[in-house]
Formats: sequence, structure tokens, C-alpha cells
Amino acid sequence: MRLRHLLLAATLFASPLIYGQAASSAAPTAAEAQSFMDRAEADLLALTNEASRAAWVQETNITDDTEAIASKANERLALRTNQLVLEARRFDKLTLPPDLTRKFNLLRLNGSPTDPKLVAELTQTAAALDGMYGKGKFCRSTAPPKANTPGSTTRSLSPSAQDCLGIEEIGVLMAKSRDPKELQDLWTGWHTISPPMRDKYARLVELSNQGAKEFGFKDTGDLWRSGYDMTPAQFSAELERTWTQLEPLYKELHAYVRFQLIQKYGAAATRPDGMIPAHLLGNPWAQEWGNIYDIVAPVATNSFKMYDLEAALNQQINAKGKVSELEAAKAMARYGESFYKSIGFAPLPDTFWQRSQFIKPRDREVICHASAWDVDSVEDLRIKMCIHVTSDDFTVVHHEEGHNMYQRAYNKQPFLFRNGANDGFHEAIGDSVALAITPAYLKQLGLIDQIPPAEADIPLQLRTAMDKVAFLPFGLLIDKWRWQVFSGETKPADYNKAWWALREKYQGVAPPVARTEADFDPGAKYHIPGNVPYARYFLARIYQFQFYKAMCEASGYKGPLNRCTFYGSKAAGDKLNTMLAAGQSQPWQITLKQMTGEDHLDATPMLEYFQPLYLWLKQQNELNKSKPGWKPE
Ligand code: X8Z
Ligand code: ZN
Repeated sequence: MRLRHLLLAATLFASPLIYGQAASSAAPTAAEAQSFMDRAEADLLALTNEASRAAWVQETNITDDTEAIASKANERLALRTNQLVLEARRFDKLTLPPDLTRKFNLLRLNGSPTDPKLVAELTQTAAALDGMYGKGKFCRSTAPPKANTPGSTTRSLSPSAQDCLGIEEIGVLMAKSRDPKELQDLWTGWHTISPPMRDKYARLVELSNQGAKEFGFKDTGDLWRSGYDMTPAQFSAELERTWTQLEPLYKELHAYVRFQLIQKYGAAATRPDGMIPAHLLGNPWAQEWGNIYDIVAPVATNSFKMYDLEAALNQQINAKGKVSELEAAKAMARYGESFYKSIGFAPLPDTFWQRSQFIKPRDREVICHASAWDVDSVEDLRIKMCIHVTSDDFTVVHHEEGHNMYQRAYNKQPFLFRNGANDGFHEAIGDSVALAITPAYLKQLGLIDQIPPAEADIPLQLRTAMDKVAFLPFGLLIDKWRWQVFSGETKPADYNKAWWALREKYQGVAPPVARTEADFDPGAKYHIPGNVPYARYFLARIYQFQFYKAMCEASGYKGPLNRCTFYGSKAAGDKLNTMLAAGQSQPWQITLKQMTGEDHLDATPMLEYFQPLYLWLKQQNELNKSKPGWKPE
């Protein structure tokens, strides 16, 4: 939670100040550049920490006041950043040591509008949109049939909470419901939170573009794509290249899942264009499909039935008597911590356990969307989640704690290098660890009794692919939409149309009911009102298999990739820690090479992992006469 705030912010003073001396026309020296940078990093560290603390308070207690405080802190950070970016131009022509040059380049990626009034408006708009998402609720006109929200294992909901659902409750319901009518209501209900965001979002785009342009970028999308140690055009080409490699696998999965959904739901799942209705995939955005594994599971063999991780977790957590919701949530976080400890990482600090938000508070509005924080940029690590004992959240705690481990590993770097090698690395760490949650690992933890036989590999890979492979086109299209919006190719009047054109083209999913420009469906996904770039998650889906394979090899594992766990391997942990400790101090290609031997984003390990499943899916689709693809392509 750091440079992200810089990206939101904006502004600049027209007359640059030079730190520590009067502006002079004399040619600057390398020593001046160094002392300028030392001071810049000290200022940014102090202001970033202030902004982080304010953002923490706002996101864990959304009120008009906390919103105002958070946006003010971001404004201060943005104003100072702009000042520094302008001052730094004085050193543009100097030849400097590589580290210092890198810092100047990183600093450049954080400018915003030069008019302080616009900066204030930008930070207020960003905070308001973030809050609108957090406060978003779908209030059902009639009470739901069950007394308790599934997954909310230890407390009864009050009557008002029963009628009004926040996103984490909707998420749990959409994971479990198999009633197409209820699923459609939940889907349309959640998408009613976002139309009020539309105008504010359009303004955010204008303001943020203005800042990007003033600092020499074409628009904010161009600025975002400039953060990858390559040109924006090269970056876009890398995404296309890897998507082309992975698309055939996605299409086979899509055709197989569509067939099984039609078997299950009949007309409710059938469309003449071959797309899948978006409300039937077990997730409010159809971004990951693992929750409907039961619908697509291959016919059970005698020797293997998929284990129920959620039931096993509940049983183990409550083995000595039912624990409170908070204790259950902390127990989930402890599983993650113990994995990292097993590969040699230090335990999370006591303050992590005292200061994190593990469950949804009853008495105030919060952002439940999971995030990881390093509030003092050194050791004040926290997560902010609304944890349920589910297999989804089991993965998410590993994901978030992966961010925390990264933050702590790079905390000795200078401030501007305290970041992921690129943002995709940051998102991939915890996921690469979560890939090692194999049956062998679960058995070691006593969560399952038996390691499934070899014939279980297809079901196990299918279960993983429902999350990992299904996500790929979603991970790609979110920023394709935003880049079009930032460049002006998509105007506010076409926001929803352009959104669904991409959802249909890449994912092959369609809305369950007709959509118009009275809707603003992008706003129902956190990262749009939260203004968090999303290409990072597409990158992470691919990097995580590269990292996973590297750690498997370091641990001495031999065998099929999907069965590898490196739990307990200090060699794997050392390898990971070396990569993490480098932070953003060198181009990510170098960091990746040290970790994996490759210097580029490479879909091969992911394809290797799923190769047996790919062949199996092709065979099934042929047997079922389910032709991969859909009409809009
Ligand atoms: O937002 C997240 C993390 C926090 S960085 C929970 N993810 C994306 C999402 O939920 O949309 C992880 C996977 C993709
Ligand atoms: Zn993350």
C-alpha cells in the first residue's frame, strides 16, 4: 500500500524548488543529485507513512471524516511528489551511477496535475469512490430463506444485515447457491451499487489523465504501462504474446464448463451464441470458477472423491470446541504464517496479530476487499480482510501474507526500491506459495487422511484450473477496458458497452439480464473504484508458475509439477527470500533470471502444469460435441 497512493495523486508547483540551496543556473553535480535524492526519499517515506496510516483508518472505518483525512494525506504526498519530480528535471542531463538513475526514473512515474485545486479534487474523488464501493450493499426486499449466511459460522446476523448484503456475503452466497434465480438476483443486486459512481469515475479519469499528460505521458494508461522496465508498446506485446499461448487452454476449459452447466441448469445456462451466463460461475464477476467445481467434477472414480477443504478447515479449527469468528479467522491466518515459517521466514510480528483487521466489524463500514499493508514501510505489517473459513479465503490469506513477507524482505532497501520487482511479482508471491498447498501438504497438516492416487491428477488439475486458468482473460480485460477509457477511445457514454464487449470477447461470458448505459458494471469490481491497476494480476498468474517451478526445483522435488510442495524446504525459502530482498532495486528481468533462469514472462511452466488436463479437456469436448469458442470472437 504505497506507491499506489502516489499514482492516485497529483500536482506540481510551477516554479521548481531545489532542495537545500537556492535554484541556480550552474550545472548540477552528481553529488547534488545524490543529496537531492536522499532528501526526496526521506520526505516521501514520511509522507507515504502518513498517507498509509490515514488510508488504514479510512478503509477500516469509512466515514466522511476519515475520507477527508485520507484524501488530505494523499494530497500532501502528491503535492510534494510533484514538486520533487519537477525539481529532478534539473539533473536530467547528468550521467549518474545506475542506482541513482533508476531512482530518478522511478520517481518520474508518480506525477499528477500541476494545479493544487485539481490535486485536491483528485484525491477527494478517489477516496469517495473507494468509500462508495466499501459501503455498497444489496438490500433484498424479502428475507433470504436461511437463518444464517453460509460461511458466517459463528454469529447470527442481525435482521438488517440479513436483508442487506455486502460483497463478502454476496460472494459466499454466490459460491454456494445452485439456484439460478437466486444467483441472478444476487448478481443484479450487487450491480446496483455502481451506477452512482459513474460521473465521479469519469471525473477521476479526466483528472488523472491531466496529471499524466503534464508529466509527459500520453494518458494514465500509458503511464501505468511505463512501469515495467520496457516501453509501453513492448509491455502490451508481452501480454498479447502470453495470452495467445494460453488462450487455447482457456477455450477448452470454457467449452467443458459450459457443457456441464447446461447439463446442470438446462435453459438457464444455454445461449445460442455459446457464451456462459456470468451469474452461474460461482463468483460475482465470473473471475474464478473453483467454487462450482462440484458441477464440473469428472464422474467420481472408486478411489478418489475431491476432498472438502472448507469442511476440513472448520473441523480442525473447531476441534477443541467451537471458537469465535475472530479466533477462526486468526487460525486461518496462522496456517499461512506456518507455511512461510516452514521455509525459513521469521514469524509475523506481534503487531500483525494486534493491528490487522481479520473479520468484518459489526458496527462500522469497512472495505472488505483483501489487502496487505506495511504502514511504516518497515515492520508494521498488517492484513485487512473479512475472513470466512472457506477454501477461497485459505488461498487469500497465503496471498496477502505473501505481500507482507515481500514488504519485510525489502525493508532494508532505500525507499524508492521498497517495492516489488514489478507489481506482478508482488501479486505472484503468495500465490506461488499457495500452489504448494497440495494433498501431500494437507495430509501433513492433518486436514486430509489420504494422498489421492495418481488417477486423481485430472480432477486436482481441473480444480486448480477453475481458478487459475479461468481468471486469465478477466485479468487481461480489466485494464484493456481502462486503457481504452484513459486514451479516450471509450467515452463515458459507452462505458458499459465497451465493458461487455471485452467481457464477451475475452471471457465468453454474458450478463444474465440486458445491460444499458444506465448501468456501470465496471464499478462493481473493487479495482475500478479503488483505482488499482489490474494487469499485475494477469502477470502474476503466469509468474507464479515460474516461481513455483523454481522453488520446487530448489527443494529437490522430482515428479509431476502439480504434485510438488516445497513445504519445509529451506532451500526453496532461501531462493524466494533472495528475490524478495532485492525489491525494485534492479530491472525485474534480472531478478527473474536469478530466480528462474529466464528473463521474461513465460507461460511454459503454467502450460506444463496443466498439459495433462489440456489433453483431457480436448478429449471430453470432442466426446461431448462441445465446440470450443463462442460467437463474438
Ligand atoms: O485483489 C486481489 C487480492 C488483493 S491484492 C485479494 N486479487 C485480485 C481480485 O481479487 O480481483 C487477487 C486475485 C485477483
Ligand atoms: Zn494482492
